[in-house]
Amino acid sequence: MDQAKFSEDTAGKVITCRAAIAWTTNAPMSVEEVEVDPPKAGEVRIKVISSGICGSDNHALDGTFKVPLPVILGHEGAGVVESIGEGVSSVKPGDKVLMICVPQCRKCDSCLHAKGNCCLKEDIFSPVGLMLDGTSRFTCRGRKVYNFVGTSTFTEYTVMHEISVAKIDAAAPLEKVCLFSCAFPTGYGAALNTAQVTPGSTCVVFGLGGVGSAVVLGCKAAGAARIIGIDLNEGKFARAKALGVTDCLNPRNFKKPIQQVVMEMTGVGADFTFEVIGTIETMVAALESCNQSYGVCVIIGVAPAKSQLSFDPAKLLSDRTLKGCLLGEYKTRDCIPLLVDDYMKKKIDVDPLVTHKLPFIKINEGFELLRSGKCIRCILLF
Ligand code: COD
Ligand code: ZN
Ligand code: ZN
Repeated sequence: MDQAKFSEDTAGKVITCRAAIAWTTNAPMSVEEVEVDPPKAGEVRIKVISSGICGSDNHALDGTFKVPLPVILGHEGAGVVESIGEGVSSVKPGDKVLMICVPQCRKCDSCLHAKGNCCLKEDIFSPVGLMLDGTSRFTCRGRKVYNFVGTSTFTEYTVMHEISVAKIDAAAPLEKVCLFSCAFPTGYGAALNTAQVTPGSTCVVFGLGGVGSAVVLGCKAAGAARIIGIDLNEGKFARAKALGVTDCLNPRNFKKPIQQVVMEMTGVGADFTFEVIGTIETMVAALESCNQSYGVCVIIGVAPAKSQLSFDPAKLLSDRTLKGCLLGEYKTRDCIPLLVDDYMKKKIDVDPLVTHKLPFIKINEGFELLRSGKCIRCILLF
């Protein structure tokens, strides 16, 4: 059935479909029937085609990232617009889209600022898990189910605000480009936009998972001469080297702190360091691994709820820069479709990040692959 016809049949009606519900933390999700309401004004209902599984989904499931429950997780999705609510003008039924957890409302202070990308309509930092009108579009067994960071991609259909939906090239392969909704821009943009890695520089990437791998691709694209990759899981090293890492270090193989090892390897510290793990210890190590004068440290990982970063302020007085970034500082709806265009033109490649593909119903196996460190990115296909 073609997409336009499909939309005519379902537009304005509740859709019953399968979704993975996280009823509680630290337990498998259950794939069951949910009712997905039609989109209200400014909203879009999307048929999900693919979704990656990101470290942040796992952090929500293990409780380190606190979100309201029960919830439909997932925030790295690609799909096709099924129907639109009143006033939606940037997408129409049948359009291919990315589902992005950082909206771009184009009206708030951050969106109007030349550099701001942390739209004030985000639901990441103190998540309420509801649409902007304070209600939910998902019901399961008669109970309200919350959404996740305005996306919820672990479901056959989802409803999102138009401001979080990015229209992409109609020829884009939806089973692959979902990585442009999170892992790729988060890492690539951290290197290109936030750190502004320079040709010939030395970079250190703490954490060689999906997002860390995208940082490596960004450092390489910017012309870094040396890229040091740090991970406890040596199973990540071969792939990291194939992506451009020149030296791989496992902190457990050294008696001294890893920042001291980096200092000795580089003599003066790295030009750019990236924390892509999400622990306080590795954030401090990343800061102390960069050159004390011109070094730039970028924090990408989210530390466990309520933790505090503490370090000697002299580490900054010497001129170092400590920065953070969200989704690689891209203005999401404007810029991420352009990355997809570059992918279509073969200027950038996300395919090496995909190590596994599974049918959606095997979602818990996908999470197990991420937790066991066996995969970089596992893509769920619907
Ligand atoms: N030292 C070295 N390596 C470590 C350590 C450690 N102490 N602990 C874990 N690691 C390694 C793991 O072996 C793994 O290879 C890697 O760190 C983490 O990778 P993944 O694949 O588990 O996770 P990613 O790459 O999908 O996500 C990592 C983030 C830190 C980006 C993510 O968890 C996160 O905090 N995201 C929030 C930041 C953000 O911008 N979010 C936007 C939407 S996600
Ligand atoms: Zn993510
Ligand atoms: Zn905004």
